[in-house]
Amino acid sequence: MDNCFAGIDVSTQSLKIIILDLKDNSVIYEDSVVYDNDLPKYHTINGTVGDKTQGISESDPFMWIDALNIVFKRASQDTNLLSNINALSVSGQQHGLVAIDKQGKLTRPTSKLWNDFSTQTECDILTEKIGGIDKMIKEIGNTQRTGYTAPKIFHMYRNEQSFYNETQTFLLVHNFINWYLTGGRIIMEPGDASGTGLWDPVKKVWSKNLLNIISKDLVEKLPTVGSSTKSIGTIAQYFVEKYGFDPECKIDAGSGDNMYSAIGTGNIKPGMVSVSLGTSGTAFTILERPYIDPSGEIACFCDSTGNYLPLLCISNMAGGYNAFLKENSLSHSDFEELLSFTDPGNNGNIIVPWYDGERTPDMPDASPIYFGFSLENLNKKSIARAIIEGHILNLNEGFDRMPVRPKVLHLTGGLSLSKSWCQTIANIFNCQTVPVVGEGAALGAAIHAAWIWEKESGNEEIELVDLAQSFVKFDESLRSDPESDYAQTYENLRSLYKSVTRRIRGLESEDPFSKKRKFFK
Ligand code: XUL
Repeated sequence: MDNCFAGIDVSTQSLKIIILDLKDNSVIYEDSVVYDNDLPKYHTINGTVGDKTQGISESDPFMWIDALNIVFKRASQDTNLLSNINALSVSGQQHGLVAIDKQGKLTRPTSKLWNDFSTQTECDILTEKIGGIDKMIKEIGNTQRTGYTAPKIFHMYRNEQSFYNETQTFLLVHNFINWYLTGGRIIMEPGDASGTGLWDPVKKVWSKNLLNIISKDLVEKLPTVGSSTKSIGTIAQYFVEKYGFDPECKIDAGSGDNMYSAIGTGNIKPGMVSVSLGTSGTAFTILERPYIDPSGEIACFCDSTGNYLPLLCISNMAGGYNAFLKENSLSHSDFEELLSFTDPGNNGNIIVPWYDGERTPDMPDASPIYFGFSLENLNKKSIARAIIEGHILNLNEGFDRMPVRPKVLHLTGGLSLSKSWCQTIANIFNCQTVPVVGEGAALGAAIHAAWIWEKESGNEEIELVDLAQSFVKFDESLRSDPESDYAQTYENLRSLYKSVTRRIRGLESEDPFSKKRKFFK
């Protein structure tokens, strides 16, 4: 009898499934649905709809449900696959707001996502009413960001009263999928709840003060926050009949994609750092105690194992790079070839990649900055290098505030498959990098499902770290050390980048033009 576990990641652009078998510690099945290509009726671009000029980024939650049914249908062609799954866990893009009524119908047809920037007014009102940024951090360990869920609920309350009034329950993306899989179970868990901007990850309670600022009845519309390390029920009869699932198949509490990427990249003990290179760029580490960043730039989140997950999130990662490839009809290897014609450091020519506003630094209205390009540098090759270096410099600048100095960065996400990305991250972070094989978040979810199922089946001794070690594999061919020949160049480039971004934000800094002349040509 097989001993299988499934992980499902509902991300911004696609839904992925991984099934692993504990009998011989192998991944036995993987599949994915890319919304833009496979579900054209939803008319998404990069998985989302909405007027980007207004900062709107939304998805229809039924698109995720359709994608889920597609992967189940395909997997059910193999009669033994789904019936052997003992437990299943869902990883979801964080912060997205799904609102349902008494009958379980959506009250708002689309869900505002983590990269929606249209709620700055609500962030400002919440911050002002609570008494300023320091008070906000005291209240929930975090500042209010347009990406978080609180301003999305408040936006609905202020602008779409009827949707708000009809809503019986507010859920996050993975809670909504769990609700569907269990046939109605409504519960949250600490990892994703800490990204609501309404729940205090230190005291582990909803912030009454913040709820009351939005509306006195909000407390009734929010689920209980249970445990991250327990199952929440079994799979609904519908999936047993339709796809042949075992009726005893447990549904794990699930969590946010970053919480599960931590597990799926082997980041389980303090001191390790993972960097996820997807639509967003994130860097996170495990801590046993909460880390509160006085500026609020590093998020204070719980993880999905009972610890904490200080997290840096930049909202512009793969977007600028993918748009450049598409616009110029380039493949990844064409891009790498373009890079080979330019020098690391790009002669101090920089693109600050704030294409659609930016989460960190907190600049929802930002647009990109092209700095330093002289006429002879205004070409495709130089722009290509500025794109890769700009994305990584942006991530690196935020990383300075993380409470950890790692020896190696574990990389995950599509871009980590490229030697240029692994090498340029190593050079700019001045730290070794190694990519993890496979899909971090979906793998982490499957490992977590196995962990909780074993524990609930009486195997209390099972260690998550041992399970993860059996499944998390590194691509040694791409392990990259910082190149000492370019150490000085990148130190200069980091410093120049900082001057440019500080100047544009109105903060004190050395003049970037004279700095460029000093360091580069
Ligand atoms: C983290 C964040 C993103 C999403 C992307 O705070 O908003 O990483 O989770 O899926």
